[in-house]
Amino acid sequence: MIVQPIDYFLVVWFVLAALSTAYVAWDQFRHNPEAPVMKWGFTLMTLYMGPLGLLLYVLADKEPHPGTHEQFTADLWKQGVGSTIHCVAGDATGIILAAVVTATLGLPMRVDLIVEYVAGFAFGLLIFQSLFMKASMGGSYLENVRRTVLPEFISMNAMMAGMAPVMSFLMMGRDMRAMVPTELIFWGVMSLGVIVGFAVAYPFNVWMVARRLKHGLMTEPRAPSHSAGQHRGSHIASGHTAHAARSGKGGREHQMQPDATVPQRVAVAFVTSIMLLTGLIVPGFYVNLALSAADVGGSIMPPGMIMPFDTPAETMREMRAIHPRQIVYRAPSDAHGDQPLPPRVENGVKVFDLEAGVMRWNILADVYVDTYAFNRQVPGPRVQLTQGDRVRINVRNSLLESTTVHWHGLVVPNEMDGPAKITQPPIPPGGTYTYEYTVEQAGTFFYHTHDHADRQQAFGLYGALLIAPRDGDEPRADLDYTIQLQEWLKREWLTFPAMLMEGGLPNFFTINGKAYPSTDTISMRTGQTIRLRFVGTHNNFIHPMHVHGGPFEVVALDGATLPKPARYLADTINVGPGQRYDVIWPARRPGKWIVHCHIPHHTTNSNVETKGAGGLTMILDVR
Ligand SMILES: [Cu+2]
Repeated sequence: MIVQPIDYFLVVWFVLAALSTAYVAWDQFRHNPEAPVMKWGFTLMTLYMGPLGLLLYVLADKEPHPGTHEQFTADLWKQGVGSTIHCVAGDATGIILAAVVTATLGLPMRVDLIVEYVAGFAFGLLIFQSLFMKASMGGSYLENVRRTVLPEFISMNAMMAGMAPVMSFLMMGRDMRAMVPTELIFWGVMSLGVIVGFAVAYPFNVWMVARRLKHGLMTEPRAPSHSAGQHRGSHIASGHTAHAARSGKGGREHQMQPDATVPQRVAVAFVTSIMLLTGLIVPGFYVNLALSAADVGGSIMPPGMIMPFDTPAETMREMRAIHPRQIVYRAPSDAHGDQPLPPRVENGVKVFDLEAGVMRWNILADVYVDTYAFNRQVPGPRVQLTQGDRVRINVRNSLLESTTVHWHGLVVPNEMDGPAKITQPPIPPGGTYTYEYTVEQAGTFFYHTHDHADRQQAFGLYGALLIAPRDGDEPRADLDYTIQLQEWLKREWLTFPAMLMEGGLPNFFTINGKAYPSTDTISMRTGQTIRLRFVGTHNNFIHPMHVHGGPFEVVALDGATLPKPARYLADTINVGPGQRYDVIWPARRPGKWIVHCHIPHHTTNSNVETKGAGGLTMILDVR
């Protein structure tokens, strides 16, 4: 699934890798007199390294003309390529197999790395070096193990010194889909890791080939018509001994005499060990290697989030984007939220059904956000009640995380209040919970999630709860309009929960789920009044909401109507999270009078003004 721009690159890369691998395999097995172990090595490495594997093969191992393989591959740098390919093919295969297993088991990353090292070493030594080479080198299996353990140790250390940091930084980085083997980017990280590991291991392999500690490329004898003698002669003349050990069907005797001194071997083994430890440990100074794919795998974190090595999994889960794969519904781009929810009456109780789910929602004609929403709208449906009503609200949780609903400002039985783990067990994914209470107050209220509200309310789990007074006595206006504020963080095609944290700041702002110019325009006539109910359904800022065209009268605060002497005139009110202000504004003069937040950034759409404004702006159009 294409979720990030890198996914396009990865698709192209792996197509190229497949084509490259097909060519290398075909050419190796059809045309090249290379030893079987190297045929497999090149084929596997081209699978892992894509076009780079193809390049190495063509430059170092593919004979230009039939019969010239031995001569062509004699150069030390080519022998070094062969030696590295041979080693890394085994190591990388072991590492990748282990990575798939550890990721599936959900082991912490730092355990993964150790298991991968052991698996890579074992696979490389016991299978690729000793078993496959036995056919070429002669001798017993155990002799081969003993002979190749030091070269394998040196090469594997260097390889893992390069591959481990790539895996650690990229898997535990922003896009933690890289920890999940079913994601393409996991394989991309593996490929990059093998490429870097190859580059780090290469110089050590060149040295080992030069010192005859390791084999490089080899030439298998062709059919008898080809002159084996000529081959033998040429390589002896070349002076390169790595493949001098064997040549020709009868040449199975192992003649390689290493000429590296003991201090040299010890020094190289020691330094590569230091490199390995550095590669394993140092990334842990920057990213949290204690986490596993089970904790955070698949998460994509916001750009700009500070995520040092002590960032817990809970923090990451709280701030990660909604994965587009979770979306089950895409609302039409002109859909509106805050739609009245008609109750059904059962034995005198008003019954409502709310369902929390994941959907895609347009805040502008050409900008969507991924949301958690009640009943497939943002804001959730409007619940309209009358003081004294008995209500029952069935909440179904269709999210992949638990949730609850809180009735903000209402006096209800404590177990109906909603705070997860405090007054009720959270509603599990797929679960339901029924809230039932009698409404004692009247005024402007709202409902919202009270389970991980930092995340869930930021994603859209809120809606208006408007209660008419039993006696009908409330400040009157000709029109009535509810304004629910919200902040969004949409970047790189993904929606993150907007929060006051590094990397979490919002860049879009909405009134009733729409950013200006997609917000409503209210038509009025001169002399009419409108009751604006500002609701702080958002999570972070205090929005100084301002109306042009003269002051309004503040008639209610937080669902409580002010007695007449306490009402006051103002033209700006600070709507903080959770607060409600009911104001009555008279249309004094014709024209387009705007309602907007007075923090100018909040009247832009990702810092762009469209048609004069953006975000928290709407128009009262008076004629
Ligand atoms: Cu604001």
